[in-house]
Amino acid sequence: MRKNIVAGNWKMNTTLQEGVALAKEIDAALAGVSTKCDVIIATPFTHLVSVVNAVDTKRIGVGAENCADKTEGAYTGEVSAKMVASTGAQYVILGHSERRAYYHETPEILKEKVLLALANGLTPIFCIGEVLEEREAGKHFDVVKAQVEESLFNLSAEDFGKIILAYEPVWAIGTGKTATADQAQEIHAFIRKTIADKYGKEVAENTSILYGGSCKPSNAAELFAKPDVDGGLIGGAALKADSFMGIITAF
Ligand code: 3PY
Repeated sequence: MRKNIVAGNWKMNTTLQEGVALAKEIDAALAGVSTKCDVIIATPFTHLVSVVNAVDTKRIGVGAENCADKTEGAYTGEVSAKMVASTGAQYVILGHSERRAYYHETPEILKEKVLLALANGLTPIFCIGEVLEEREAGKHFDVVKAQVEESLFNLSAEDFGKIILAYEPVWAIGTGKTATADQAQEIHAFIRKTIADKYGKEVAENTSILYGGSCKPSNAAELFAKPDVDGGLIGGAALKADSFMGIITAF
């Protein structure tokens, strides 16, 4: 059966020292509770090794927020999937709307990144989601279907089975607006059906689909109660141990 997952996306926040302190605080808080979900924190590249060493990685999975679409070589400033894996990190967020919008990551580039992540043993947390105009025009179903098809449907069923999906409506990211639990359920169910149509019911039923976009302790329980919402990819609320724990314990 698919896993419930709460993953923090720290984005470009925290110094190394602040990040390690936050990771230790979350780790200590988790030691005292029994959770009904896997917990992941995705940190800036600079923090990965230190965070991996600071936490019990059986309790907290550590991930990067991106990786390169090239294997290695003359790509100044890039960080490869192999390098990420060599830190002990197990996950990588790919296709976040901020990377699609500000760094022009196309479906083809993301396809490469997914392949390289998988080839290096990393689990991609692959983000999809529509912008406000697309939702208002009723195109959100087509948009997310295309995002999944264009970057992931080249994968074998076995490899697709390693992917975690995160539906993040762009209009709900960093805006304080959240999709209602019913809106989230409607599109998560649609995404699962899209997967089932391609890979069959079993693969679809085993795929964790997280909700992202201003998920916080006050709305997490209602979102997570929906049958096709398997957890959250958390932005701002992941930057404080108490609010992150509030979301983790919402299951
Ligand atoms: C948010 O909730 O703001 C996110 O973008 C999580 O990735």
